[in-house]
Amino acid sequence: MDLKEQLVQITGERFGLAPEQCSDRQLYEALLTLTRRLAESRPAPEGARKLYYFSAEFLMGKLLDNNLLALGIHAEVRDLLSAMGRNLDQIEELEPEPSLGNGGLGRLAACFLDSIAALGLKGDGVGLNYHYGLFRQKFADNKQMETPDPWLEPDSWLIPTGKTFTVPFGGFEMKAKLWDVAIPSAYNDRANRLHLFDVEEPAQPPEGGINFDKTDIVHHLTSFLYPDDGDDAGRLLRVYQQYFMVSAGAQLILQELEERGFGPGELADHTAIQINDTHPSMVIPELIRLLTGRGLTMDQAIDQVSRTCAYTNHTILAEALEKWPLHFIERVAPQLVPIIRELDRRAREVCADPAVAILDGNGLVHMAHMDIHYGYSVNGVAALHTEILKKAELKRFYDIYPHKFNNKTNGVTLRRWLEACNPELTALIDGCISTRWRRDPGRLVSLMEFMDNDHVLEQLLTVKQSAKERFCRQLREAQGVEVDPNSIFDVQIKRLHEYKRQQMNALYVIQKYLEIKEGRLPERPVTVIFGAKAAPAYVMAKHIIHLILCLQRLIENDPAVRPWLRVVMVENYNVTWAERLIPAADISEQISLASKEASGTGNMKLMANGAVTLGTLDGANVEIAELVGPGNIYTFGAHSDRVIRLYDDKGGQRYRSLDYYHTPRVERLVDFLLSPELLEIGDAKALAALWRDMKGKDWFMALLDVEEYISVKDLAVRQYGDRKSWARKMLVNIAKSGYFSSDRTIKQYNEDIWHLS
Ligand code: 26Q
Repeated sequence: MDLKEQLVQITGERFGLAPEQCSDRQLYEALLTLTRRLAESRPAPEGARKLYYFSAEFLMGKLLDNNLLALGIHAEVRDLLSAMGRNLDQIEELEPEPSLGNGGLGRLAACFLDSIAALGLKGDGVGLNYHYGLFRQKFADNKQMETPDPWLEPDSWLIPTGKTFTVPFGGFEMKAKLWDVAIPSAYNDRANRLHLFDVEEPAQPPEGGINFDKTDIVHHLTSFLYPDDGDDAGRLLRVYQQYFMVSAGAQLILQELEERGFGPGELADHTAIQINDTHPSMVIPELIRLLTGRGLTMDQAIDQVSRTCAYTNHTILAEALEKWPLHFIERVAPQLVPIIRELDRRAREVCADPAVAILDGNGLVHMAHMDIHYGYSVNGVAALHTEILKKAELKRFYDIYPHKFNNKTNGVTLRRWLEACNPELTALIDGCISTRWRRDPGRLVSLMEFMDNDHVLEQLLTVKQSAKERFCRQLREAQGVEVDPNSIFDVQIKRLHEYKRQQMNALYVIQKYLEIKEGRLPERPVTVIFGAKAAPAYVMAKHIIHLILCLQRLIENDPAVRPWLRVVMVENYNVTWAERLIPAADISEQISLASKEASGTGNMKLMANGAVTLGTLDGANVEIAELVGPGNIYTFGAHSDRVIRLYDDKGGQRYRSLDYYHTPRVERLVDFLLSPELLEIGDAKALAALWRDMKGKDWFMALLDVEEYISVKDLAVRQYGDRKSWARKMLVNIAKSGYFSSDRTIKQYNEDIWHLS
C-alpha cells in the first residue's frame, strides 16, 4: 500500500471519512497513527552490546515532523496534503508537546536518542511516563503562574508493550507498566525505543493548580515531573519515582539479556548503562540486588555492575548534587540499604578519606559518590566543566580513579535544530556545499570558502530576516505582542536560574532605558527576547521574571522608548518555541557566571542558526570561542579561575557585592528596581526583595561583570550595523557548528565508553 492508500484506510476506519473530508485534527490523528505504525514495525539495530540510557527526563518535543523526516516520508506527505489543499505545518501545530524534561539535561537525552538511532547503534532510553510534563507557564500581573500541562491524549506516541515488572517498595509492591516510543533512525530502516514506565492506575487529572497529594504514591508516582528545585514536600516522592524507574529498568535489562541468550554473569559483556546525572543512580545497588538474587556472589555482582555502569555529571552547583537521607531509602527500598552499606564499606577500604565516602556522618547517601566508585566512566559535558571536576569538585575522586574521568562535550541534533526548524537556511547551505554535511556535519566548515561571496552573504541576511518576520507573526498570534523585525533580536532562552544571570541582562535593559530617556539613542533598535520558566518554589527566580515583565510593560507604555528598545518574554517557553525562536536570533546570550554552566546546549543551537554569541568563558562557550576565533564571538567577564577564587573564604579575596554596587553606574541600575516608575507597575515586595539580594548578596556576581557586559553588548550592537561583516560572522558560526552535532558526541561515547559495535 502506498502512503495515500494507508491514509485513506486509516481515516476510513477511524472516522468513516476520506482524507479530503477530514478536519485538521482528524488528519493529525491519522498521521500520528500512520507514522507510529511505520516506526513501530522497524526492527532494532544489531549489536553485540546494547546501551540503556537511563534518565529521569527526556524532553522530546513534538515528534510528528521529526518522525516523518526520519522515516523519509516528509516530502511525500506534505505534497499529498497540499494536493488536497491542506497544510502539513498547520496540522503539526495540533500536536501537544511532550515536555517530559526541565531543560538542558532532558533535551540532551532526546538529542542523544536521535543520534544513537541515526548512527545505527543499538541503544534504548529508559525513563518515566509522566502524565503532566513540566508545568505550563502563564503570565498574570507580571508574574509567572503555573498550570498543569497534560500531554497525553487518547491517541499518543506511546506503544503498549504488554510488559509489566513488579517493583518492591517497603511495605507494598507496585506494577510498572511499560510503554514504548519508537525512535526511528534517519539513515537506516531500524528503530530504537524509549522505554517509559508508568503506574497501572494513574490518578484522575487534578483540578485547578499543579498541586496534588504527594503521599498517594500508588496513584501519583508518575503524575508529575519535578521541576529542578529542592521542593521539600516532594522529595520522598522523588525517591519513589527514581526507584520505580531503575528497578523496572534493571528488570527489563536482565529480561532482555536472557532473551538474547546470555546469563546474568555476562551482563557487562553485553550491556552498557549510561546514568544521566544522579537521578538514576539507584540502578547500581538495584542491579547488584537482582544479580545476587540470580545466583551471583556479591563480588561477582559488583564486578558486573562496575563494568556496566557509566556516569555523566551535569552540574557543579554543590546544592544540585543529590544526597538522599538513608532513612528515605530505608522507607522506599529497604532491601537496598544493606547493599549501600556494603558498597560504602568497600569504598572506605579503597580510600579512608571520609570526603569520598558514600554514606556520610549525617546519614546522607551521596549518589554521585556511589556512581564514581562503582561506575567505570565519569564524564563531564564540556572541556572546562570536566577540568573543573578533575581539579576541584571531584578532585579527590580523580586522584583515586584518574582513568575513569573523561570529557564528552555536549552536542545537539542538527536534524531537529537546523534541518527541521530552519529549512530556508538548510536549503542555502545545501546550495553552497551540497547535502553531504547533513550526515557528516564536520563538512559545514567548507562554508568558510564563501566568506567573500557577496551573494551568499546577502542570502544569509535575507534568510535571517525572513525567520525574524515569521517569528514576529507567531508571537503576535500567540501573545498579541508586536515587535519590529528590523530591530536586533537579542535572545536569552533557558531555564531561569540566578547563575544564568537573566538579571544581568535586565540591568542592561535598564541602562538602555535610562540612556534613551536622557535622549541618547542607540545605534539601532534592539529587542531583548527572553524565554524562561522558573521552578515554582524558586522565589528569587520568580522575582527576576517579575522584574523582566515589569520592564516589558514599562517600555511598552512609553512611546519615547518603544521604537528603540523592547523587552519581550515569551510565555510558556518550550521546545516548540525554541524551534521558532532559534532561527530568528541575531545575538545569543550565554552569560552565566564562569564555572557555573556545565556546558549549555542552546548556545550550540543558536550558533548553528547563525546567531553570534555574546558570552562568558563558561561551559561550551569556551570551545565555541576557540572554534570561531575572537572576531566572531563577543566574550566578556571574569574567568572561571578568578570566580573560583572569589568564592574562596581564604585569602581575603571573597566577593562582596557592595564593593561593586557602590560605583556610580551600577548603583543607579540596581536602584532602578525601586524607582517610582517600576513600583507603579510591579509588586513592591518582590522588587525590594530582588533589590536587596542584588545589592547585598549577588551570589552569582552579576555586579562583577555587568559593566563589561554592557559595553561589549554595545559593541555588538554597533558592529551589527556593518551588515556584510556581520554576515561573515554568521557564516563562520554556522560553518564551525558541525563540531557540536550530537552525532559527534555519540560517536565519542561509543568509542570511549560504550563499545557497542
Ligand atoms: C534534582 C533533585 C530533585 C529534583 C530535581 C532535580 C534536578 C532536576 C533536573 C536537578 C537537575 C536537573 C537538570 C539539570 C540540567 O539540566 N543541567 C544542564 O545539563 C545540560 C546538559 O548537559 C548542560 O548543558 C547545562 O549546562 C546543565 O545546566
